Amino acid sequence: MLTKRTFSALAGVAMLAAFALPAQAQTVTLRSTDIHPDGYPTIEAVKFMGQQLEKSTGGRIKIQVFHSAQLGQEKDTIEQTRFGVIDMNRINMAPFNNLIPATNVPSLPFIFRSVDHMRKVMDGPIGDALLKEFEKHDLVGLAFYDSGSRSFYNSKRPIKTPADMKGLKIRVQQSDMFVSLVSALGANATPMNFGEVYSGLQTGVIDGAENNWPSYESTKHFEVSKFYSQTEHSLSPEVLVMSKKSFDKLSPADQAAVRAAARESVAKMRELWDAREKASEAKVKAGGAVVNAVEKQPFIDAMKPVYDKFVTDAKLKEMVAAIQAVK
Ligand code: GTR
Repeated sequence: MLTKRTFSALAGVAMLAAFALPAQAQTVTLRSTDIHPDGYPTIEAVKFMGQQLEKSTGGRIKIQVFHSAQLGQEKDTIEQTRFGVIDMNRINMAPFNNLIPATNVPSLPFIFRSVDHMRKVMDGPIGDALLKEFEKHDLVGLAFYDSGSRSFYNSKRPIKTPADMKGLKIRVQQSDMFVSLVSALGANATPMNFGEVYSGLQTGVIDGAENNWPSYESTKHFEVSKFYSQTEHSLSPEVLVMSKKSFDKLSPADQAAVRAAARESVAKMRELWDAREKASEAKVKAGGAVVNAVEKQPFIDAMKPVYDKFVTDAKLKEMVAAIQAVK
């Protein structure tokens, strides 16, 4: 027979269960933004993360990737992600440079000796510390993705020495550090949204820009800016961040599943990236790009003012030294 006490105890359990159930059985579709077109390695990597997450949560958590800047250009999507209007953002480090000083470090010119060096640093404690930096800005850093190396391209002439940069109008990302990098080479930097670069090149508002092989190819910039000079001046990685507002709505177990799926997508991204870099290089060459190698030392020497301006406090100096010390 049910006494009053067992009845209220049972009612209490039922209430708790009713309260706990929706949280455990939470079904969410996370909206993720990217400026690249469908099929680009970053898009496919986040889709892969979504598949992993669906598997690990029994289909409760999904990711919907909005490609081709459907949700906006990079700088604008940062604010929307911080406010939780967008749940996830695959974006380059550079648009964070002005907001989060430490993000300048992996974007710095010639900070990495090679792709292997970059991967080792970003996979280790320095990468983890950088991911944590996002939490002070309403974001959760989930993973870094490769972005190859960025080189200058323009419609006027091959760049062989810093002197060849003189007077060129070069589009950069919205980062003061990139403005300073281009200025240190004697060119005029114009910060501009990625989506406006093609018409900027076509109309002569700018003479050139800088990017990796896949972006130079996917945007068709090679059609209107054919001199690609392999300065390889920045390996500024891509980063995958989540809105802290969206992250905090998930249970701790689901948060762990999101982090794990993001980590799993890094290897997938590298595989896709390595293949795409080769394919893009071949495609732009076949499409008429005039490519030249560059003697890097004079470019490296010209970058001292950039380091002086952006590696200011002890914490940043330590991070630069720690990166250089990674063998
Ligand atoms: C690409 C990068 C984008 C964006 C773009 C740009 O390489 O993947 O996130 O930073 O360059 O130059 O704006």
